Amino acid sequence: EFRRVLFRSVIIVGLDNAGKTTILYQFLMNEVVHTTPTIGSNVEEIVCKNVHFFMWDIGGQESLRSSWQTYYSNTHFILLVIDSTDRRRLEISRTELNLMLQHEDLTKSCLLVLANKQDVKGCLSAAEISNSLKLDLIKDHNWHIQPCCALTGDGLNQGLKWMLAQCGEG
Ligand code: G3D
Ligand code: MG
Repeated sequence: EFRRVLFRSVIIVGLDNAGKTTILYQFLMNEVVHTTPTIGSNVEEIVCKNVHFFMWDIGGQESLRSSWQTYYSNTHFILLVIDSTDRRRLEISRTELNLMLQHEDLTKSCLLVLANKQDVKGCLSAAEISNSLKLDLIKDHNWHIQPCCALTGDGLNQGLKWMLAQCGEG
C-alpha cells in the first residue's frame, strides 16, 4: 500500500522554563518508531503515522526571543508552550504570540497552545489561559489549546492528534 509521506516543520516556542525541552523529550519517548537519532542540538524528527514532524526547540529567554524569527520560514505549526502556574508572565506570552501571528512567514501556520504543568495544584485551566491569551480573537489561523503535563506526557498525544488532523491525516 502506498502512503504519501508528509514533512511538516514545527517550532516550539514559549518563555524560558515553560517546559519546551521536556515536551520535545516526551514526544521522542512516545514515538512508536524511532527512525532517526537526534539530528541537531535543538531539532528532532518525530514520526507520527505518515507525517514527519521536524520540531525545533527554540530558547525562550528574553535575549533569544528576537532570534525566533530565523526559524519562521516554512513553519507549518507553532507550538506555544505555556507554564500554567506562571500567571505573572502570561501577558508577555500574549504579546509574543500576537507578534508571531502577524509575521508574514507565519500567515499559514497552525497554532497549538500547550497549557503545560497541569499537574501543579492551583494552576490555571486551559480555558483560563485561552481567555488571557484572547485566543478567541484569532480568526486567521487554525488554533487549538490542549492542557498537558510534560512530566507524565498526559495530553501530548491529543495535541499530536490535532496536528495530524490539520495535515489531513488521522
Ligand atoms: P524550557 O525548555 O521551556 O525552558 P524545561 O523548560 O523543559 O527545561 O522545563 C523547565 C522546568 O519545568 C523543569 O524543572 C521541568 O522539569 C519542569 N516541568 C516541565 N514540564 C512540567 C510539568 O508538566 N509539570 C511540572 N510540575 N514541571 C514541569 P527543573 O526543576 O528541572 O528546572
Ligand atoms: Mg529548554
